[in-house]
Amino acid sequence: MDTDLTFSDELIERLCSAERVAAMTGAGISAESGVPTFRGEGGLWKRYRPEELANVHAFVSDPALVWEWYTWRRRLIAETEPNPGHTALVELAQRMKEGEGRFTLITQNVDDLHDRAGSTDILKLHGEIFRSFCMDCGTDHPEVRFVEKGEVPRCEQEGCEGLVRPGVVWFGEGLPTDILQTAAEAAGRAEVFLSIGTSAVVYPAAGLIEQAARSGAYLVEVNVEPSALSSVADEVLLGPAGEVLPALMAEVWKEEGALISEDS
Ligand code: BJW
Ligand code: ZN
Repeated sequence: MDTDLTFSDELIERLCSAERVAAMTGAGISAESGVPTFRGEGGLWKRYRPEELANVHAFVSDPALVWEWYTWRRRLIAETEPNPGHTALVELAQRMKEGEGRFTLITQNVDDLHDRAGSTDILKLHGEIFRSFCMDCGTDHPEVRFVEKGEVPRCEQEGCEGLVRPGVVWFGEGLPTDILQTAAEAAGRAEVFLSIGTSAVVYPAAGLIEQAARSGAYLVEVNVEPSALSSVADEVLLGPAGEVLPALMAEVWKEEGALISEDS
């Protein structure tokens, strides 16, 4: 693909001067690490529509099938590594902190690649794929990691025997209220909002982007192809996140270097 790695002066200036920046990532940021996306070319869900498997009814009616699929994904993710897109967001957070600004990282991803890259305080809207918990009593089951084909893990708390499920948010389930609230506040206050590698079709996550734009944020999309969001974004940076984000950070450092030498 032809990636244009030049950035507008406006974007660089806004990023350098902003006191509050927020980013929301989706499956696309992990694509270059080898984690398939949900929709589009090479989508993980080719055999099933996402709505078919990622809901509690599918799990209760065939927990073995759903666990087989999550175990496959857990194994796949465990073998991947963060890519330069994840690392660039760690750099952006550090830069903001040094300038006494605030950077908020919101993710729809359930993988742990932002954590492994070194990001902290991540607002995980859709849970964590490596978490397992009992549907009946809520007990965490860290011992349930890779489930053998055909098996269904059950809770071993005294008198419980509830179904143990993956700690992700399925369709029709509410997102963690406190995390969503904090993300909404960050979106409402951001001067620059980066939407990275998401098709922006799943709500309420996609609503955060709309909220940021409504509240006056400079909205920047990073995606390999135009999405539902592109027509409302102030800038669309077309290209893989693992190339676009490091190049953007390099440009920001260059601009800051120039400002520092002007001052001295
Ligand atoms: C690259 C790239 C590269 C590729 N670089 N880019 C309003 C309107 C309509 C419907 C609703 C609504 N509000 C709620 C709904 C219903 C529903 C919904 O949104 N449905 C729509 C699909 C129509 N939402 C829900 O049900 C949510 N719950 C809810 O609203 O509850 C209400 C409630 C309240 C109170 C009590 C009870 C209920 C829950 C949504 C949960 C979503 N869960 C999933 C699965 C998580 C578990 C798992 O992983 O197994 O989350 S679905 C799946 O989609 C996953 C993702 O986080 C999410 C978003 O996908 P994402 O990240 O955007 O990925 P893709 O694949 O779609 O896009 C990848 C993009 O990357 C593409 O654009 C590529 O081009 C790009 N790309 N390579 C940069 N290298
Ligand atoms: Zn239990």
